[in-house]
Amino acid sequence: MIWDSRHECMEREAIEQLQLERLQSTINRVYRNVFFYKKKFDSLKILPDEIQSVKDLPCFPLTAKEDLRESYPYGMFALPLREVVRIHSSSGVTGKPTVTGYTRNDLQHWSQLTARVLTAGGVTKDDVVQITFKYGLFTGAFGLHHGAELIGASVIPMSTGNTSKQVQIMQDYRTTALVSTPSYALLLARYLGAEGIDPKNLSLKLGLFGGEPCPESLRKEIEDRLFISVTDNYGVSEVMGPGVAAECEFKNGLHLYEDHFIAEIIDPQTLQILPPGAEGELVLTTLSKEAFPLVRYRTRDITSLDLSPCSCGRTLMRMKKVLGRSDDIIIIKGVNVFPSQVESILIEVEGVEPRYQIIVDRTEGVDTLEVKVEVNEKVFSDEIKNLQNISSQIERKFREIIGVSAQIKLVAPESLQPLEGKAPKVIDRRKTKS
Ligand code: DLL
Repeated sequence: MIWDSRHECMEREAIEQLQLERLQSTINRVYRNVFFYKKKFDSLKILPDEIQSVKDLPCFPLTAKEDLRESYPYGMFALPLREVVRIHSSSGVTGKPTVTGYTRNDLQHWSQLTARVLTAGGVTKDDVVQITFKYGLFTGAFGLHHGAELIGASVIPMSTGNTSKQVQIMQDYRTTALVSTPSYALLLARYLGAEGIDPKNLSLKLGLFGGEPCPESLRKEIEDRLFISVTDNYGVSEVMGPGVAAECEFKNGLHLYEDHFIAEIIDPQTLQILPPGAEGELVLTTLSKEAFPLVRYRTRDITSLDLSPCSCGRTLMRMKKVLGRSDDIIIIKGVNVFPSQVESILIEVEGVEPRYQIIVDRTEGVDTLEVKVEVNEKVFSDEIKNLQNISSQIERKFREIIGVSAQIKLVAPESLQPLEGKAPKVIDRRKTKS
């Protein structure tokens, strides 16, 4: 099913024409109303009128998360606060949070976009949708909540935590669609197993996961354990929240909502634009945002773009599942380590959750790697001997698969789960030492 076929199935020429019109208007608005952009464009001697084609976009400067932090809290808003009806912020785990604002129109667009995400994942007005993202400053819950209501589904705003209550509600209210992070879905699946609840007796049929990477191995494990169909959706709070890109039933890349965002891929080192198909960092420009427009925002997410047609009928380009983050690649003793590699190791170990934190340090000139890994309730209350077994199993896999030695520290269930937002996956203490 397609929520908005008028926009999701446009001819390429029509998409590009719409993008150009919206881009010209965005560039003009930010130049007039956002001091940061006026200063930047002036220093590079570029005028908003120079945008004659979408291909001219790379002449404009990139925007980085640090730029938003320096404008904390409202410095990058393009409209006065009286026009802003909602404020969210990013989790801010690696510094000052970034603040985003929405006008009434922005909220309407946002609901339309998350309705596209949910419809692509199979949600209809007959579904009962349980939302397990934190309701608060994080964009995940409110964003998808309004899209689900727009579709006409029955929404259960559960928020995070309290797994036994989540399961009870899921059973009693006959939840059919679970909106969550993939790691929380796995935790739920394992909880059901530990409690002897057969997932086949639940009404659950769909999982709509986002907010963090969902590698194929994790999708498969959750689909097999919960007997549901899982789709991945992507978003970034600074550019909107959820509702930037989402998988359709073919699960072969995430359709990017190009009528609201222009996507580019750059080499994170040289900042050169890369062609379709090449892996690099995703850069997004908002096309419809009124309160908080962004030009060429560096997401730090590594992916590639695919313009080939999809069997679902949508003409929107697809981005590959996020492979990692350009700022999360850890080079330890010369070896490149991606957090996604760590995830795939942990998924294979019974008793641990794919929730971890990597701490890199340097002692007497030698790099050290410590990985904190959450174990499940059952293992946590097990004998020390079993815990030792698990950590040496993980240590061995690290040496064999990644090629570096790591010290594994098993920690209590849910102890790495922050109260709000997401915990940083990598803490590099070497940066503060050099
Ligand atoms: O996570 C927005 C969101 C909420 C999207 C719920 C989907 C569902 P932030 O907190 O700003 O916003 O985090 C954005 O999370 O740059 C990616 O690194 C990561 N991320 C989000 N979705 C995915 C995904 C929300 N499907 C950052 N796959 C992004 C991989 C994802 N990474």
